[in-house]
Amino acid sequence: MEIIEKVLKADARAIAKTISLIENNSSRTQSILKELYPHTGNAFILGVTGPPGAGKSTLVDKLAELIRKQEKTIGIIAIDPTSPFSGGAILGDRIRMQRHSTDPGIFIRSMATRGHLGGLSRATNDAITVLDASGKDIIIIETVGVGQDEVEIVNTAHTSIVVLTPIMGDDIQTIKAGIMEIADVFVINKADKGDYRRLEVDLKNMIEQFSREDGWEAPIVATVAIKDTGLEELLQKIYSHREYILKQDLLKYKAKIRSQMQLMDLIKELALQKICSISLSPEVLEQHLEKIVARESDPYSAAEDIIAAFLKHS
Ligand SMILES: Nc1nc2c(ncn2[C@@H]2O[C@H](COP(=O)(O)OP(=O)(O)OP(=O)(O)O)[C@@H](O)[C@H]2O)c(=O)[nH]1
Ligand SMILES: [Mg+2]
Repeated sequence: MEIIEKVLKADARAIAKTISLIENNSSRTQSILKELYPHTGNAFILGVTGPPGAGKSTLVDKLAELIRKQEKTIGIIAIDPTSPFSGGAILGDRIRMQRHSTDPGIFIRSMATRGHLGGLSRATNDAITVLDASGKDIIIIETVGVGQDEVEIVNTAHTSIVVLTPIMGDDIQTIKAGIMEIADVFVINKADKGDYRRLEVDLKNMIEQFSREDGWEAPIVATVAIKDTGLEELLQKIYSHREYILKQDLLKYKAKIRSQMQLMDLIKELALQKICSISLSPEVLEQHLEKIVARESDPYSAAEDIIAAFLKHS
């Protein structure tokens, strides 16, 4: 297929088109992704997450500039950059994208995944496959928030940075639980606003109390993204973590975790599709629902019955 050849040659329009197909749940994507997959596995994947408006996109943009100076190519995906807090995030992202539009070594794209059939992580993994196959050295995934979905996405990255700001104050306590395992590097952005040292002390305490399975102790970097302060140090810390996972031989382990997640997502999706087409027509579903609602049946027995009917059929 022509589009596959073009993606492999890093043609930006073909990459963009393939990612649109993914976004739209197109039936063509599966066969394209199968062809692209053997060409993947070379990119370094960096996850960037944090609360709305923390300055993630600004940081990613500045990091991309530094990385480009090292002659490495980059693909950037911003997942659902729709937060109402930062005021026109999408517009801002567009402007940033235009700034890099003359550089063929960088591909930037925002991706809407809400309502995606296979969920957020499926869409993100597929986009990573496309960028990886196109030969990008570094892939950056930006996601808003620190909830379960984001944690899952970040799990697919080799290195993850969590961006916080001093303005959030005590909010740190509420997000604490989720972030300790996923943050390989903590960033306190907007260090020009408020007392970042207080947050730094809080974070340090948390890091000390928490012992990670992989033995890594996350460093903290203070930045002012809009003034290019702390960016080089941040990139250095990112590379240190990468060195660490290489030295500790964690790369294959991480690749396996990622593949497992991806595989389970796909099995769920495919199984549901097959069951629906073979033994769960809308009419049969309606019959089950009527019985469940009337308490003549229950969802537990119904699910077992549906699977049993499917197995008998196939
Ligand atoms: N004062 C100050 N403002 C900053 C800094 N970094 C980013 N900003 C501003 O904060 C706003 C939000 O920045 P973004 O980079 O869009 O933040 P984001 O985390 O990507 O936002 P969402 O994707 O919407 O969650 C913008 O107006 C930036 O110019 C900083 O270090 N200091
Ligand atoms: Mg953003």
